[in-house]
Amino acid sequence: MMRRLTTAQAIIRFLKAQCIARDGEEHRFFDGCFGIFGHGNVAGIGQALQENPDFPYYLCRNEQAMVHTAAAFAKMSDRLRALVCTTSIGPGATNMLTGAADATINRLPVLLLPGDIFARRNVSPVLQQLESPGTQDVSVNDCFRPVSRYWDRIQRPEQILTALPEAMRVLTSPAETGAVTLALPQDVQAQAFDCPDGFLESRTWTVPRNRPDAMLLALAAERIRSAERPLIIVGGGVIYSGATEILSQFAAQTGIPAGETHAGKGSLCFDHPQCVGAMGVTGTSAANRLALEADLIIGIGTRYSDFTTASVTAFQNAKVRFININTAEFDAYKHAAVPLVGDAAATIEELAKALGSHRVSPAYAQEISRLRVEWNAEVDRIYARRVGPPLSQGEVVGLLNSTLGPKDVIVCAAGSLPGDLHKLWRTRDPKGYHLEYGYSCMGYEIAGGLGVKMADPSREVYVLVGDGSYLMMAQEIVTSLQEKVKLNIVLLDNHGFSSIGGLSRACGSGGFGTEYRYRNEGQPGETIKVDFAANAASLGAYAVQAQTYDQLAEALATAKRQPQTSVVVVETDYYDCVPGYDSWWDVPIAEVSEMQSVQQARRSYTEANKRERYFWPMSQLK
Ligand SMILES: Cc1ncc(C[n+]2csc(CCOP(=O)(O)OP(=O)(O)O)c2C)c(N)n1
Ligand SMILES: [Mg+2]
Repeated sequence: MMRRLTTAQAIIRFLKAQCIARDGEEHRFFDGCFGIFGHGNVAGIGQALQENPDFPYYLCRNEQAMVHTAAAFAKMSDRLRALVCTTSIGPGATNMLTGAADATINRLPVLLLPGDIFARRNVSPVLQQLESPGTQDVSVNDCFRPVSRYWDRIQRPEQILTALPEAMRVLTSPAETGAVTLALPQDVQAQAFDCPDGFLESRTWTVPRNRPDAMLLALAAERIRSAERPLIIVGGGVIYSGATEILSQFAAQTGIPAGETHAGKGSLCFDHPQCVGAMGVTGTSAANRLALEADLIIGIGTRYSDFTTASVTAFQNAKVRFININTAEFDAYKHAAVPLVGDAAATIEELAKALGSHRVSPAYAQEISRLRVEWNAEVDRIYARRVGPPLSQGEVVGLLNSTLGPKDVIVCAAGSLPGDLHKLWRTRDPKGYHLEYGYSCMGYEIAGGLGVKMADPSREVYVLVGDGSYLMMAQEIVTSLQEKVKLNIVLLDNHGFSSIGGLSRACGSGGFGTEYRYRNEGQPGETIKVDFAANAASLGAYAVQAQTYDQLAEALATAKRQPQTSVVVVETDYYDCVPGYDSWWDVPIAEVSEMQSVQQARRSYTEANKRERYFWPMSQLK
């Protein structure tokens, strides 16, 4: 049987019918569509959405932001639910590029439907069209190719019959997922065709729990048994797989300590005896010291970014070897590892069986517990400091940590906060720490918070945002009010880029161009003071400014009681930073310069750089 539908109508009906299942639990994959209409989608996808009120449409304020919202929604849902994003052609479409890159890098499913120029071409160039004298087969949407895991342009209605199933395969694949872009020429969106009924029937995409190769698993177990100083690195894959409980048992059973990446943080409760906290550049002294001498790294669901490996300086044991558990073959093979390509939960379960009663040595166990005690004391020290006003960021984090409930979620992405949170936050729930640190995109915070709260309205969501990030993208406060999705936003105002200012000083450049100051004829100008509370209030949020520790505690409590999104603004010290612990990050310094400070920084850089490694020899794979 056939049904006469426009391309856009068939797309929306198809999306409504897609379901996902894992471990026998099944539900709809898409929860609706965010968008901003223009001439490139209003009469196509817009009309189709209007006809399908059971597929909710959400109007946002900025196209980049809505992709962040969709990515955060998917992350909070362990990639088992997703949102669609529709835009007009031209600037509306390209506004999504940053969001697409963010989602793809973080391996989060989002379906992007940018409008595109006419397939029929006779009216070209249309408003907002990029023309090329060399081809008519190009539009701004080609920019999405490298930032999408699947990209297609629908030039005829029938093409959706093969394109949409491919899009679904990629979106629901733990190994492949990321942004999927289907560029939709505006004439094709409105064009009718005979759509087969069977195509619109409900389809369930099962997320498998693949198991690794048996021989490689046996080899991995053997490596673990013979290791003296093994260390687990927990990435986001553990949380997405729902493997946190089994990991917790595995670590307890074997005594192997576990350090966490940003995406993996929260996999273990902070007080788990094997949890050594954050790993890498923004890591704890406990995790980083263990990594230095580790002879075996067991990476689970991690892609080993430079923040995790401290730019490949974290592992200095000449004999260090790797075992990687990952659904993506690409990640499993990194660092010449024994690749266990499979689902985290299923693979940990098999490893645990293979290891039986194996445990780390008592001496190693003692060292782990001593390092944990030392690190906990350091966090206590930072939390207990009372400086200012302005307050130190460390004490603000401490106050928040003692105020929030165990199931509450913090959301953050860029600036100095992610590093401090990675080190200091005591996470008590696997979904309690939502950091976008794959792309570390300023502007993700509020838009992302919206997605988190939409994915789990039962939790209180706290968005922690710097003044720089807030100024870049705060407009989704309006969307949160429109949708009656309450966010608790805490804005840490230090009048500029404290993080990059510190980095610039470390590079010998003295913080050049990183503070918010008025221009003043070559001299440092006055600090620009922005009334953020007035700004947030003007958008409709409940807003309050706090100066002291006690005022902040009170403001947080009052803000939480408000029914609508609230913004608590607190001034923090630009220079009072949490230090780094036994780690390094490769940011190349100018090789030649007249500036002595730069020359000095370059010398230290060249020295530190020598510790970067390749994990050869390949014979370790035998
Ligand atoms: C979109 C984007 N632009 C630039 C950067 C580089 N960057 C990283 S942190 C930062 C400053 C953030 O300022 P703020 O939000 O005030 O946080 P603070 O550093 O003061 O803690 C910049 C410019 C980025 N991560 N994202
Ligand atoms: Mg700032």
